[in-house]
Amino acid sequence: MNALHPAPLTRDAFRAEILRHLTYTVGKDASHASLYDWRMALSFALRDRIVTPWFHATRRTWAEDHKRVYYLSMEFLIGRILEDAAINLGLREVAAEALADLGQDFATVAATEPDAALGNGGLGRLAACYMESMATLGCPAYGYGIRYEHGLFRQEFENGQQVELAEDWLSQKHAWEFERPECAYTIGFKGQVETQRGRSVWVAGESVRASAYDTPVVGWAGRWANTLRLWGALPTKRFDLARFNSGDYAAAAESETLARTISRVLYPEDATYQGKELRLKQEYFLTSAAIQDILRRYLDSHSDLRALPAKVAIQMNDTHPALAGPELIRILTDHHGIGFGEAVEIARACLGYTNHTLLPEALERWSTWLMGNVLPRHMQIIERIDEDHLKAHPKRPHYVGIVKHHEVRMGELAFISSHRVNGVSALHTDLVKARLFPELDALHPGRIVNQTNGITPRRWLRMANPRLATLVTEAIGAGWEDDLDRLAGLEGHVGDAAFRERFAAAKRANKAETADWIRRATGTTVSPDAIFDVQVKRIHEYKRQLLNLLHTIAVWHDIRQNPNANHVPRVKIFAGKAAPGYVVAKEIIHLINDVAGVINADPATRDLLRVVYPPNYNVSMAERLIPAADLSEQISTAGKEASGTGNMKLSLNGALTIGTLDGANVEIRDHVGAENFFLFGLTAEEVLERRKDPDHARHAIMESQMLQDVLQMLAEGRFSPGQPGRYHGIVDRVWNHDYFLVASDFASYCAAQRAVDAAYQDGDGWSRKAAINTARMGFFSSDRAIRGYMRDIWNTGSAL
Ligand code: 26W
Repeated sequence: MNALHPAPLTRDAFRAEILRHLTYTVGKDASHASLYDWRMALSFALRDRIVTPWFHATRRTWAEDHKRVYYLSMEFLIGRILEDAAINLGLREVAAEALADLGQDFATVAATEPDAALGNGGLGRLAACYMESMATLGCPAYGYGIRYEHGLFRQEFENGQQVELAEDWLSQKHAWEFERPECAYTIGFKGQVETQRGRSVWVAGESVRASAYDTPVVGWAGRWANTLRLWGALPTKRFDLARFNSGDYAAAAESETLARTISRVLYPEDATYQGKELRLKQEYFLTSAAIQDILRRYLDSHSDLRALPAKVAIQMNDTHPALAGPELIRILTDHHGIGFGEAVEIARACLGYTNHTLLPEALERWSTWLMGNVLPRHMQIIERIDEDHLKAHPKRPHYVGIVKHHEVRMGELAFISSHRVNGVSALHTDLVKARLFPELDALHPGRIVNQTNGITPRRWLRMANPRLATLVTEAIGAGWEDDLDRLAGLEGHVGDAAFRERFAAAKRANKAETADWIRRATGTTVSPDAIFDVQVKRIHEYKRQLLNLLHTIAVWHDIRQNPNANHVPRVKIFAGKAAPGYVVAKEIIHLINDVAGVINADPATRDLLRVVYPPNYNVSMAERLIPAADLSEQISTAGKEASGTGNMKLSLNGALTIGTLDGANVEIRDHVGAENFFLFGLTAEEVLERRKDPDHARHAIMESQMLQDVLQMLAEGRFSPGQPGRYHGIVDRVWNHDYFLVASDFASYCAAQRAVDAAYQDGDGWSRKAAINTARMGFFSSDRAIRGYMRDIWNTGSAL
């Protein structure tokens, strides 16, 4: 026993801990405790167990003066924490037994925890997986983010249409955080820049306080724990008692309200940049608080800021925290007197930038007017960085640069501020080089590197899929959880019919459980014998939920026309949210629900086809749906999905992929084998070629009678009888503005879907393919990804 490995807890001892917290922390008597009270008591009892490795990790990092990684992200899409923490601490079973002794059911208690939904989708969930992997690997690291009062909105459907409701996770106490009121920084905005004794001094016109809230993140086996530090915004001015006493209550609270607005709500746009002042303020709020905290910690035990890069690696999760460069340079020059050029070099040696999207509408660009107004000193610094870069690279083409057409391009700023820029899959990285930053890549060869995304197997296999996890452990032994390459050992069992049967039985049990849940969530009954065909992700045109839906209608049409043909039963499962202002995505949601309504009510097809769309997709719903999936829909227009990570979760859990050669699909297919993957569609190169033909959609439609029929049904209002014109917009877009090539890929997609049907009919053959998928997904562990960042970008090692 040592500090890192405290004595294992017995069931009785843990029961006593839960009761102690119920009594003295929650203040409840067991006979009157609600599920909420039990959850709090259990969470506190578990949290106590994290504190020991957490302190130990912190002390060790200080003592060894280890280089630290700082992961700056506007989003951390964490989900529930309780069970994940229990599993990583090795206390999942003990906790369940202790609770049972107290008359409580672990799963029921855990299910009352609200998701921490401080993110939109892939980028935010990736940050959460990476935090967990850094803790597992013993990489000393801090995550920095914003403690949004309201996470991603709650989605409901009203008459099939999405409505957004405020999410309220902090209306209950957040059991996992420690408030750190003593750790707070002033964040300025606006004002002007003055020159005092030869130095620039920014005199801010407004300011707020950033106050820290720490959540420990414990890694596998409780060996290490890092800190996720989220900033809440507070007013700098004291409450105006004089105004309050004079009866002006609203005015007295005004500055407080204004300040708190900054950390009030997560922006729900995940692929369209809006240019809103509040968003820029949020980005600077996070970034400035993080940089101040990083420098404060460094200067606690060092004095030479020139040596900062030896001890500090700062990773920017997309361009949202890209003010980290200018902010660091500002403090080094204006506050510490370091020369500008040297400050730029120091900052660059610390910074790395991960790009997560090529979509032009998602690339952040702030008007120089807004930037100059909100952050006048940073605007000067940005212009100086740009000028100096041009001077250093006089061959830089005139159209390349940070400030162009009265806009600050955050991608270029992040690129030039960083010593490494990375894409998130092999294909994406190639496209970042070839299409996004070709000129900067030529000026800085070697700066762009690839780090293919990964997912944590603790949450996404061990926790989400206990049936499969148990089978895996029985087959290959324990230890795969933090060494996922060991899954390869399953290959030796795939040839064993008994193993395949058990693999199929686990999937079947997951499907039966999820079928019950689907009935509760949607009112629709589905058969666990049908193919569970799953597309779960944000709703976006490029992700082509519409293509899946057109296929759904085609299948329905086909069953009705050929009722006696050999049809394979399917359940089409959709889940996902649309950005509130994304009109086309919301139309697609409406259509999915309308199509579900018509198809599920058709007695002629009821045993063969169902469509379900449970509302409010979140991490917890993903944990429920992914282990029950047979087929994983990864059907984006090639060249558009940077990586995808749901694709990895599904394949790891034994779903076969139907997909395009996009993002990490390419590498997944390389790993699992082409014969275990249903490929279709144009390649990224072919997409560009195809768009050159202005009539590409018309040609594709003319070649497919089925597509004509399906579009005709939509145009006639078959799915919107009360309002036949409802989907004319969608039909018109497919015919005339099909930028995402739904029509061009339709025939190929349908052919791949027929191959899916055929493969599924060979039940044992399908199980073989499914098991091979699981066996070959070891590469996609986020541990592998984090090792790559540590080696290629952060130049740091494990402290374990
Ligand atoms: C400023 C508005 C905005 C907000 C968020 C624009 C873009 C974003 C993100 C970059 C969108 C995002 O989540 N990208 C996803 O990142 C995942 C993790 O790398 C990838 O797997 C997905 O393919 C990518 O779409």
